[in-house]
Amino acid sequence: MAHELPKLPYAPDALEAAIDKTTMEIHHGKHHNAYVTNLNKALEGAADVAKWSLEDVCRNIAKVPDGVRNAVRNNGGGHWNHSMFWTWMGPGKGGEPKGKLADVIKSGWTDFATFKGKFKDACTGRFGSGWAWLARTADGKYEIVSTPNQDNPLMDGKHPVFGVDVWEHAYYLRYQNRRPDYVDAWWSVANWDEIGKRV
Ligand code: MN3
Repeated sequence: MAHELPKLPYAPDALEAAIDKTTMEIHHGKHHNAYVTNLNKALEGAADVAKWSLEDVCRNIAKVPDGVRNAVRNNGGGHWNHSMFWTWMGPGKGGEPKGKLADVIKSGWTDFATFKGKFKDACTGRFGSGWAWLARTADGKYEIVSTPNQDNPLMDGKHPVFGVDVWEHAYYLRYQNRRPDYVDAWWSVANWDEIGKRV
């Protein structure tokens, strides 16, 4: 069963509070679609890996055969990251995390404002293309990390709670070089109900 591009869970103009319609259309329809196409192409050369779930592909990237590992890492990571990213945003969202996620933030970072500041540091400190994440380590600790390219915390044996795409393709049309402004706006579409299920 080949990997497939999931539908956006809302209209492409639904996140205008933070992200413009054209960016969403290109990001989903062109960039994400290309990761899916190129992942399937790479897996033609690895029949065993083609049977794994996408999450298992990321978790077990070291076990993917040498010849296709780099393509599977970039495009499998890209497919997982974006499939999740769409669900971590929504129209009319934003506000503050609740429940267990609020407790995790309070115990690790004192308050949501401090957490957002540290997360922004991870976003702006990532040189070039990549992602910033809240992740849970194997021993149950929560940390803010950033990864290059389309890597994600699954590839480091961690559980990603949520991440923000800081590739230029995610924000350049509206924000140009102002990645910090994109990150500030992103919180207004953060879907804490969905993200909270992963904590
Ligand atoms: Mn992207």
